[in-house]
Amino acid sequence: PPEIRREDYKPFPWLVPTIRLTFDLALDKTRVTARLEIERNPAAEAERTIRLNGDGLQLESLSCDGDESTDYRMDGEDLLVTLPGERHSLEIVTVIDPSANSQLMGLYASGGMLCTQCEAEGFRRITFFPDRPDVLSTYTVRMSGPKALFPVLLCNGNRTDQGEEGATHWAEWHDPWPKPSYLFALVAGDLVARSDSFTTMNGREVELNVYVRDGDLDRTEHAMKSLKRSMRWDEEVFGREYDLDLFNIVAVSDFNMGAMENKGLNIFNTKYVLADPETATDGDYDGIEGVIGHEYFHNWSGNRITCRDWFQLSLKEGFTVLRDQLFSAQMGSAPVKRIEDVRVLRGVQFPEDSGPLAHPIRPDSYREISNFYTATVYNKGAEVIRMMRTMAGEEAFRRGTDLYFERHDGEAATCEDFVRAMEDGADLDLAQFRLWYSQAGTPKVAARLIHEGQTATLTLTQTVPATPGQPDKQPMPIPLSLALFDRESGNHAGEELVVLDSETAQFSFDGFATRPVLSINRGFSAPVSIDRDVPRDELVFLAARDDDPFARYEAMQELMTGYLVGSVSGELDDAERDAARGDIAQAMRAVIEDSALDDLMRGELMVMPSQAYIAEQMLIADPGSIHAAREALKADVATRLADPLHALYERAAQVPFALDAEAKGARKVKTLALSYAAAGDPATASGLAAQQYDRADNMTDRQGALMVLAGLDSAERTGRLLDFYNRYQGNALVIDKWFALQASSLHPHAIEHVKALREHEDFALRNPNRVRSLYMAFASNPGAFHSADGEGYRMLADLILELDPINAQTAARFVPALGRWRRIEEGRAQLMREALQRIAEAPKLSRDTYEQVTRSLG
Ligand code: B3K
Ligand code: ZN
Repeated sequence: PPEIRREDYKPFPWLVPTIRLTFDLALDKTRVTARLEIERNPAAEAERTIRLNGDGLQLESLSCDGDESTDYRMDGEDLLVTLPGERHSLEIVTVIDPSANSQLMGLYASGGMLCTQCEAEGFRRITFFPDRPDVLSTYTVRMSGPKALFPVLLCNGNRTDQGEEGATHWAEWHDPWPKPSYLFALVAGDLVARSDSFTTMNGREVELNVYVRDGDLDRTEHAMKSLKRSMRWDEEVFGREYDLDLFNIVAVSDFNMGAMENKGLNIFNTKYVLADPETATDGDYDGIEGVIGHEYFHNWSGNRITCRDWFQLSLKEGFTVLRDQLFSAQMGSAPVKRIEDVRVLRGVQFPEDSGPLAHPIRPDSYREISNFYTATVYNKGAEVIRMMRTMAGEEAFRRGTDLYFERHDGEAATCEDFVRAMEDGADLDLAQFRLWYSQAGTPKVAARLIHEGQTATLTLTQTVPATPGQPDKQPMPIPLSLALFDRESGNHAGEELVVLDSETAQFSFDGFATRPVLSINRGFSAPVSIDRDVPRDELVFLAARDDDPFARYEAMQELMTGYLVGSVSGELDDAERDAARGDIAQAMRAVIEDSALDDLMRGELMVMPSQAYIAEQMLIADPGSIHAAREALKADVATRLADPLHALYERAAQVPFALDAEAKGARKVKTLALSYAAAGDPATASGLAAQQYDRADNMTDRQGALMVLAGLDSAERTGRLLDFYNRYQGNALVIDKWFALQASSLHPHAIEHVKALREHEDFALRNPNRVRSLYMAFASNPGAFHSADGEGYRMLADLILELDPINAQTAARFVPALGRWRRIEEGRAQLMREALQRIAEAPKLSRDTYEQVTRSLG
């Protein structure tokens, strides 16, 4: 497959101002008639042919201005039509088979309904069209089909007409907002809706619907609430008002990702719509609110202003992730949300940035764009815009976004357009800052504090590591929020923002009689890794005293990470080991007993650094040793703090179920205390977990207890796992949890369990949620996946090979887990490479998997 390069961008030679689509819907044979009004693009070089992309289409007829003898030819899957004049009307009839569409791109069948997914290049699987985001058209759609099968017919925009003829009925829809083809959507099926309405800031009434399958309606309340909150929030915080009379959300159970922002007709994975306390965890509730917000916010950042080409993906995704993060922060606990976001960034994006798939947030080339919907484009993209906000301040940032929305409304824009609007609107100089768009890799900042006389001098030095294709890097502007604490009083004189924009710089602070304690990258003001060589007692101090919640969390993490890295590398003797563990336990005790903390935040401070994050701190990691050291530390903390952990558990267990922060926090610390106990005293923990499971009146408690039990070799384990299955059989989202719990468990035979689950009658290769619930959980379970004999790698390679012809996009998502081999000890590295090699040698691979595997072997 060819490499597509950002610098080769050329505007499309033709405009398609309007398109009319007619669908004759049937599950296995849908006929699509597309009528395109086209005219020359005055802003592009003239061409006599028009390239219409296609993918797996059966062409039935083609006419130009009513003439069927039009000159056309195929170029691979694309249709090239010769056009003699300035403007023409093309009519194209194609036939597709939605029931055979297992890729879940284009028009496909899911549980008897029809739905679409067009981003990024799925529209070409519906009809021949210039399937690129800079071709904007006004869509009118007519669809007809058997009323019994498809009582609900939905499309973008507003319904303008409907009717029936015998057993067939039809609907006509019109979307007044010009849009690229990737935002097209259609749904036909037997659905029911929760309906509501929203009055916009200018008093317009918008009808809202959340469509689900019959029987799921009582699990849509939270989704609807989240939608209404999103709509209000975007008005209040970004001044953005909704622009149609109707907003529909449809939930489908077969979906490649979380959700899709199609204009006026968002299509969602059921996972991000359905919730009630019995079947959804607190995490699920938060996930729904965040994703509903995200897709809704795309209406402006993505739909009203879209991307010129797919290299600009972060323009809409980075910005929209930032918007959903700010939204969720305001709806719940802002500090906890920030910590969660950083955890995702460091757990997923940092490893991406330091591995073979590293790319800038605005990539320079790709073979398959689906592979670039990454944590880098999304989450690091959000951090980059967040840094602009931090440097500008909230008000100036708002002036920048206002200008961006005003200047580029209705356009297909670039990241450069966004940066320029920020410069002009927020009055920032972002000349050097643009490097964040072009350079990959996570910058490292070394911080050294020297105290002399009354002055503390901070020396900051940055290095941006080499990444594939980018051996040499330039220094980037890194905004670092910091504070210097006086140890005696426990206070600091105020937070400062310094911008490190050269390789190294010094900053001096006066008025310190004694050496202050440095708190740096507060609030995680920059997506960098900090190397501060500080004594452990300063971390203990910050873990107990820092008034910035993120920095406090960070101190706890560093305390544990420092010990674990030292312990795995064999740098610590017995005495040092014991002293470090003692300090960690002391800090943890302070956290458990600090009455000023709310439980949601307490939970964050108690969480151990993830295996992936620890591995990331080491040049070459041994997953087995990291896993063992981490479990040993957990057991040690649990043993030292058995009493306070038990007291915490007992207190939290008294809090009755509610969806407020206090009750959520109680559930969080309860299960955390339980998982510590499981490491320290498995027998007692097992009994406690079984009791929590049996008494649970909500999924958070039940899943938490089962998670702990699944990792223990106890009598309670089997019975509760069976009970869970029987209790929720038929509820796909909960059965997904049942698969995931076992695949991610600490149980010594987890790998055998995964093998058995692969053969379970409820496992389904065609359902991405089910595949992910088993194999994503497995691939991030170090104890099982990194089995020293390479069995885990072979199992994942088998899955990728089996899934690739069925659903390439989902298959390719599993490749990065094998691509980490360069950073893993030799024995396993060799086995991982063999697994990759075996995939690469398969006779027929999708573009998706081919690209990921070859880059990973690199
Ligand atoms: N824009 C979609 C992602 C589409 C992914 C296509 N491979 C969802 C989102 O980011 O909101
Ligand atoms: Zn998005």
